[in-house]
Amino acid sequence: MLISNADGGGCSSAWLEPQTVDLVVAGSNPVSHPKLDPPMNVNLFPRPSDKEIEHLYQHARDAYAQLGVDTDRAIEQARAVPISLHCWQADDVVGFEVREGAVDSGGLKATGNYPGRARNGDEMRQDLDQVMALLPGVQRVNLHAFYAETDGKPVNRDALEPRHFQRWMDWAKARGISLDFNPTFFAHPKAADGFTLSHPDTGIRHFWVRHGQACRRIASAMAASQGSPCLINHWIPDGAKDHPADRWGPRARLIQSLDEMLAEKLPGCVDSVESKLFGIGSEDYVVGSFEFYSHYALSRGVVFCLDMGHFHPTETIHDKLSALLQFHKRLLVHVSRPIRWDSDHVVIFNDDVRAVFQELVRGNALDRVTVALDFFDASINRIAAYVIGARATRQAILYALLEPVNGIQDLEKAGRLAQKLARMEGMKQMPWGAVWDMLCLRSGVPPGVAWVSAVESYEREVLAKRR
Ligand SMILES: [Mn+2]
Repeated sequence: MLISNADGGGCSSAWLEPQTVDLVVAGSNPVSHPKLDPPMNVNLFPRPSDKEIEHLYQHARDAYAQLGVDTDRAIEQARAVPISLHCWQADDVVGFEVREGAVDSGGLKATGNYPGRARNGDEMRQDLDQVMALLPGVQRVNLHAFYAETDGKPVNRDALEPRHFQRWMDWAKARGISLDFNPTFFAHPKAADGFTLSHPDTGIRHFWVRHGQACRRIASAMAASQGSPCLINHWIPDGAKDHPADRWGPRARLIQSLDEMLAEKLPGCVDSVESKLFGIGSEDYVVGSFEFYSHYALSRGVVFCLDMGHFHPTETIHDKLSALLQFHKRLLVHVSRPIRWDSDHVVIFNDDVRAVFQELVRGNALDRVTVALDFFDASINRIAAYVIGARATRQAILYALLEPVNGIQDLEKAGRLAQKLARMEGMKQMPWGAVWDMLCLRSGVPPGVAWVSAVESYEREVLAKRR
């Protein structure tokens, strides 16, 4: 096998010589496997020249044009879809809250101890600036209430005000981006026993209602500041580890709390409710289940949120979209990646993410869904985690927009099902990567994986000094 060296030389060819080692497998004859030493001096993150990108793009554009797909249009459409970046990947969902005592994390846990976690608002904004410098297209930033900046003073959750987010609003305005928001119904002594808005204790339940009300006013202030709506997503951890004797009471109380919380009409504040199947410590029962919130959202005219990681381990959400969007006006999709019991691995360009956007494009419903990221991994460089996940999401959007939807749907209508399947499979070998690189070039960000060197520099110059 020949592997070309982008730097054009300096590489010993010794590792290219086929070598074999003998493996003795118990009960069998010895098997020969080629022994591959790691390549030296190979740049795994090359930056193709603009000319190379242009050249490959011309070829790709022609290939897609043969199928009736306009790649220039797909690039513009894919760039225009806002992706809301979750701020909590930068700090492992710790928050900036000034607390009087230690608290339980309440069901969210980031694993890993990679150096460089953002410890305050300035560091987090610096990280997000670096992330966004490497991302093409329209970005938003999604905050949680416990990223309030209170100048070292403890401010309880039900007393938060828009001024505690003034630095965030000023920062967003200076960059021409919009903010989204979330109340923080976890990591608090009043969430320690696993119930918040559905808590049987009226005092605790009301505390969390007041928190939600305070957060909705903050979302409305953000909307006023940015001159466009702020989506506020409500997720609560409420649930039981094992065999609750009463599954009814908490759900009835949650309706009561949500109704109280959402009663105030606030300009620019768009509410959504997020379902979950299970969490750590709520394996048996989650009050805000899929059915609960889908019906609540429909009956109250709020947005329903599906998180890709909040379902059975082998359950995917793409088939739900054409069902839900017959009834819901709008959905929020949290793009995430579940692995076994974890719902929040770094998003990659996998079948699940592609299928979501293919469904939305095929149903002409891309503009009826708000796209937000929700994952956190503390075991790798956090800036890279953002860039990988956000780029994979926009790549999936582009990939879906490069499909000859009318053509494959016509094949299906004509009963030419093998031809349809062949064309769908054939799309996988189309040069979509050349279109992606052009999308990056037109957006002024590195193509391919050439962004890695910028992250490595940032790690050396900024993250490594956070100790
Ligand atoms: Mn989520």
